[in-house]
Amino acid sequence: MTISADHTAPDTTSPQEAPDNALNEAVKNFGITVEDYMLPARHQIQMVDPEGRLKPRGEQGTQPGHEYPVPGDRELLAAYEQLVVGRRVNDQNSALVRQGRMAVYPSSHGQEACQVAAALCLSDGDWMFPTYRDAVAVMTRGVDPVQVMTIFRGDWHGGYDPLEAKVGIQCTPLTTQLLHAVGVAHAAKLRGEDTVVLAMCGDGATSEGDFHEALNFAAVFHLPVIFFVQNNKYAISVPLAHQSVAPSLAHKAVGYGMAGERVDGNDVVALLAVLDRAVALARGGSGPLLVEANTYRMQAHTNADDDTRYRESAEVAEWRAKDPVNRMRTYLTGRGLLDDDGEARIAAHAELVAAQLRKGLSEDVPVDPQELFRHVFSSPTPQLREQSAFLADELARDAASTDSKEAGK
Ligand SMILES: Cc1ncc(C[n+]2csc(CCOP(=O)(O)OP(=O)(O)O)c2C)c(N)n1
Ligand SMILES: [Mg+2]
Repeated sequence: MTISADHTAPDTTSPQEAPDNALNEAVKNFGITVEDYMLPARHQIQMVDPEGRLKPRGEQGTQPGHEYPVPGDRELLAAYEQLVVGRRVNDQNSALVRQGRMAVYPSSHGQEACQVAAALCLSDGDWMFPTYRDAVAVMTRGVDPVQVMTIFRGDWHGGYDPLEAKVGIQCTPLTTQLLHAVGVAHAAKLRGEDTVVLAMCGDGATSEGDFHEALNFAAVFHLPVIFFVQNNKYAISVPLAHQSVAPSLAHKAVGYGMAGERVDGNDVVALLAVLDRAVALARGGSGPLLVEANTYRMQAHTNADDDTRYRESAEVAEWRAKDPVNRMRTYLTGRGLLDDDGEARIAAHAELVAAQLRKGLSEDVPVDPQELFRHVFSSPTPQLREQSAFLADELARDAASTDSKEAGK
């Protein structure tokens, strides 16, 4: 299907034919048939091609009458700036890992368009539930970059306050964040708030049981959730073809009574257009939606992975030609919205953020090993208390033996 904001188009589904549930309402809102509502577009939505040219409306992958408007100039320029900053941050973090200043960094190099659009489509009161790979999205949402990266030093549970930022802590156990997202959306609906929740996951994560439960619950309770799947073609070393034989990941929405949309995940213009509309529809009460972004993980899964063992360099080169940052630069320059001065200002901003990260992540922070047991439960279980006491004992012995060694010197 094509997610449409056209609420005035005729309803071609008679009440007898339409299922007697929330879908009926959604079909009425979209003004298209149940079949059109449910089936993902035959083609992905692409508005700017890899050469940076705006495609003719009829070739953007939408069905007639359901085209997406090009987002405004101000939104496009803001998106480009964040793309450049996001790329710089990805590469800076990878360098900090090599220098031993960060323990691990799952880079979204190549996926920055998805990261930026995921943040820019949301309003202040909305919530985002990211994965370990979505640091750039969290930062673009406005969370301090050093606070975002704290979790990757491995010495603290997370660097920002999720309630204040309205961003869940970046989740490593796959898809647990989708259930949290659905819970927050359910709570917001019960309270009568107009919050929209963006729930992020990868292609591999769509095979998890929690993915099924989250989508089903969101659809049955008609919740304002957008499931944003970044299909970067790999789950560590497992290619998508070994993971799923669904015609697309957007098709997975159909089984839950939810609309799905496919979009070029390296085209930030299309991503903004699709996600902006998805957010507006979810806020307007149309229920959950799934957006699959077709992108590519340009680097290894993390620094602990060697991607040359499971994919060809020719494949990576093919995707380099579809780079989201270069594409947007060419498009904006061609439209006269970006010149050398603009580029220089944006590059300086990116350098500033990179310097902030180098400084912030080089400072040694004292660590209390007992913090491992805090914040797990409001009252610790007997097992946690026992383990905590064991650790305290070990630390005391360690300190005593260090003291006696020092005394014997
Ligand atoms: C519940 C669970 N099972 C397995 C893992 C190990 N694991 C970590 S990342 C990953 C691959 C996930 O791939 P995908 O969802 O495509 O996200 P990507 O890393 O490509 O962004 C796996 C299997 C995990 N973290 N959590
Ligand atoms: Mg993946």
